Amino acid sequence: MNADRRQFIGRAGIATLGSYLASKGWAQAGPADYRLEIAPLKLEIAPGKTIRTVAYNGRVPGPLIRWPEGKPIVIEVSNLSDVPEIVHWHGQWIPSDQDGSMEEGSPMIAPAGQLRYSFTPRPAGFRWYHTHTLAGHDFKRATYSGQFGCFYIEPKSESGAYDQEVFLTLHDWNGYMGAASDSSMDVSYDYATINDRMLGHADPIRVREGQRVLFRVLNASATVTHWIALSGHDLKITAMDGNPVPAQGTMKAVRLAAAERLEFLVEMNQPGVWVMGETRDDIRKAGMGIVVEYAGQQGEPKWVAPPETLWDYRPFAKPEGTAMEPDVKIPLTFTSKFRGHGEFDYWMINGKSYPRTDTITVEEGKRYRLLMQNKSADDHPIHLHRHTFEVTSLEGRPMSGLRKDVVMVKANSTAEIDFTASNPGATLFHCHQQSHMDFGFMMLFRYR
Ligand SMILES: [Cu+2]
Repeated sequence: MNADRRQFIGRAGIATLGSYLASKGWAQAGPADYRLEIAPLKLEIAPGKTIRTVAYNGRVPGPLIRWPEGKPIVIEVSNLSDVPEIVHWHGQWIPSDQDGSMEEGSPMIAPAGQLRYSFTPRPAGFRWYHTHTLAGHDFKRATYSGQFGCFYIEPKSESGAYDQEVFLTLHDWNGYMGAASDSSMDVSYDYATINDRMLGHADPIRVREGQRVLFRVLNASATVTHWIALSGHDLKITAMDGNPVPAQGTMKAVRLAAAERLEFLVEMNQPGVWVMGETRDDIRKAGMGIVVEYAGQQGEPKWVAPPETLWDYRPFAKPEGTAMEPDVKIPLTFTSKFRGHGEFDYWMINGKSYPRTDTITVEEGKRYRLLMQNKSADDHPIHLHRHTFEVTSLEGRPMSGLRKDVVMVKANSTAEIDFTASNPGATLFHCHQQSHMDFGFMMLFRYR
């Protein structure tokens, strides 16, 4: 079945496939393993507070897709919204035509259209899926919407060093334009949720004393970097972006840039009723929090602010040693162009905005180092599709062993990442901050 589909793509070309899908829908025999229905949703995040959004299967987040590594999957997507849609399988090593990015040649799904994605999920770990459209000035669309979900690819052998597993997704809602300090426009929000509810309006996470709970947290915000803490508890970080970290470490609070995932273990050794949430009071009060309740405990949930915490990727990398030398080094400079009050900046990579950014050709098997220089006053969560990279330098200091698919490159700072060209096909590189990506912050890699 998959082979037929490949041949069809080869013969007819992507554009034709897209219009074929738009007109007829994709008919393929056999049941799909998962079905996703994209449709408008009135989401009640607290009594009397309803968000009009678009989501998968009438819920936020969409269904957890849990699938063994290396076993082919078919996911049927129906688009019942009124705009063309596409689903990106973030963090997976899959073909360009299945990856769910139109820039790479994946087909769009027309309104009332249907498409079957078929690929072999890999690598194992905590991945996710989300729409990969552009929003521009419409803060109801693209990643501002409820179109996201967790995708857990089960490893061949699971360590299972935990008693309970909890998936949490962070999201900000109802963006509107607000002035930033430099007078360029930025996006602000009315509400925030963990999963689909505001703090105090969801069932608590129920735990027992002595349990080890593994939290798998995704920042599904379109633009905001979040800080999360669990009052009174230490968070032992075990994985970043779904990949086990070389050095596990304990923090009082963690930072997640847009699209990043963090997994951490918590020893439940402080009986009580606690708030887990954003460390910044305004965002937590806007709803970003959830109650953790020990068995047999009751009372008002307590928030205890963590001590001032700095976040650095470095303690979780290999404690010593430098990364393998790359075959090719590619300098990438990020700059912005102020376009006036009430407008978003334009973003540039090496002086050009997408679609005019240079397309970089890579050769299969070679190792590439991206020397990223952020000459702007904004932080950028940089994402490379279809490959995992190794963070090899931050702010001029080398490091090794930390494998990610999103890395925060801080304002007026530098970062270097290495990837091996091991998955032929068009590959998108972009800032995951929706308003940066929408205004030029994208670039393509192609294989020779
Ligand atoms: Cu950015």
